[in-house]
Amino acid sequence: MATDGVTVFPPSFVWGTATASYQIEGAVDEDGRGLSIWDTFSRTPGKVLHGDTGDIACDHYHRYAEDVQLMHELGINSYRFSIAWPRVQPEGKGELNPDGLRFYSELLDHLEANQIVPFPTLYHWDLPQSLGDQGGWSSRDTAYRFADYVDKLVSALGPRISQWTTLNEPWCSAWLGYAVGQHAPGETNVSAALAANHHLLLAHGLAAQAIRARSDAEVGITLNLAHVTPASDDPLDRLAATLTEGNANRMFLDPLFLGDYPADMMDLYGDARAEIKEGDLATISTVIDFLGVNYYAPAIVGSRERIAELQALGYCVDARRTPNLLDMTASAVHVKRPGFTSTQMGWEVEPATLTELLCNLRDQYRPIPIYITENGMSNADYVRQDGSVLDPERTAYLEGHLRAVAGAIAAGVDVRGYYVWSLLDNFEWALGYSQRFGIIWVDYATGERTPKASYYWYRDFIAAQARQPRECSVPPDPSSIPV
Ligand code: GCO
Repeated sequence: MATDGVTVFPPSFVWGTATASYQIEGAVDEDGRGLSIWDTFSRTPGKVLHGDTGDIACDHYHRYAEDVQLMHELGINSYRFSIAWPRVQPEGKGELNPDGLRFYSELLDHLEANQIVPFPTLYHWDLPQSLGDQGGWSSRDTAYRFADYVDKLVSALGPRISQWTTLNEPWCSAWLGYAVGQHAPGETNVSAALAANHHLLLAHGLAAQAIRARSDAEVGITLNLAHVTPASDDPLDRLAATLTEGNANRMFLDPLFLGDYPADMMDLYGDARAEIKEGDLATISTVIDFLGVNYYAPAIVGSRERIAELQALGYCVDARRTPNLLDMTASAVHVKRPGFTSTQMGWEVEPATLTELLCNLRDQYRPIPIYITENGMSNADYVRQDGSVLDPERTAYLEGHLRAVAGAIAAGVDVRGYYVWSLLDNFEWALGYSQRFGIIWVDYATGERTPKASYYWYRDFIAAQARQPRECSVPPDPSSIPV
């Protein structure tokens, strides 16, 4: 820590915020946008809390200029957003839709005018429904459709983009979408999830090659990596933790970085495994330039057979977190520890686990530039009578995790940037509008935006970084990381 209490980051460090198309844009049937699997899923009764949909969301499609102005006042130098595939290629094939492209092109104009570097993700879960009708990600053809969309998009917008992220959190697309059924398309079939897992990775590899063929831009992928701790030393709990970590992390990191799926997971899934064709793993392990890491909370995992013992130790079973998933793949349960602070999502807050995760990643795979592409929390925010929104819990969360990132940098991990999830309160998937992750409050009835106290805190934090005398930078004291 520097003496004035500000954790110091390298001068080139990228400061940003993140959003995703379906969560903020609205305007779902304007300017030729096609249907996505999330339109269908959210309109299906019982799938999303309160029947919420992304039909209007934050109305960012019409208010993007105001949102870019808020980013400018925040002082960020990069903005992570996603491009809605069905907006630019409504049926998931064929020529691009010029009206959909125009929206992103105007967004890029505004970002450029405010010196904010665009950091687009090519897929954040809004698959064109016409591809969903043909099996979605469980169908191999979707990977080739994705590569075609990316090829066309990069030739249309390419010169304006210096870094592309192919996919956001393919674990969620595959496992929440096809095994747990909590996300679109809502299937509950482990073989379909394994096929989706493989086809998403193949889509990533094909897209990375398409981008390389068309431009000099850097290419990466964003994963939601888990920091998993066994609930006890009992061998059953340890096995459950290993398999959980395998499903969450190694099923993606191993093929991307080592060119193979993990043997223990392949044994576990047996006949449900996806068909892997010759050359697939070489495509998937195409060398990438950076890795995006989304991180929110640690996972404590025990064996289902030991629930009674775990409860006697004071744990409670976390039924909301990935319900059923591990039942279908291994006998594991997520548990919560007594006395831990949780966010409104019920996620435990333990920033030091982010430092460990980043160090382990570097040690177990290879050094690679990393961006923290999402980190943040949902909170029971409200607008006070004087119009302000005070969210000290979020400020503490962000500060703790920034210290954790600084700790990883001090330990030699090449972390290059940090994006708060999220710029705006938005549509939180199956939980609709019930969870507010924004540093800006959105009044969903009027669309009005109100920066929360954490927005001003982040603004001041970024500004303080720019004022740091760099030669005095001192690594943070790990013992000062709040737990
Ligand atoms: C994600 C999601 C975000 C969520 C956030 C909070 O990438 O998981 O991309 O869309 O809103 O993670 O759950």
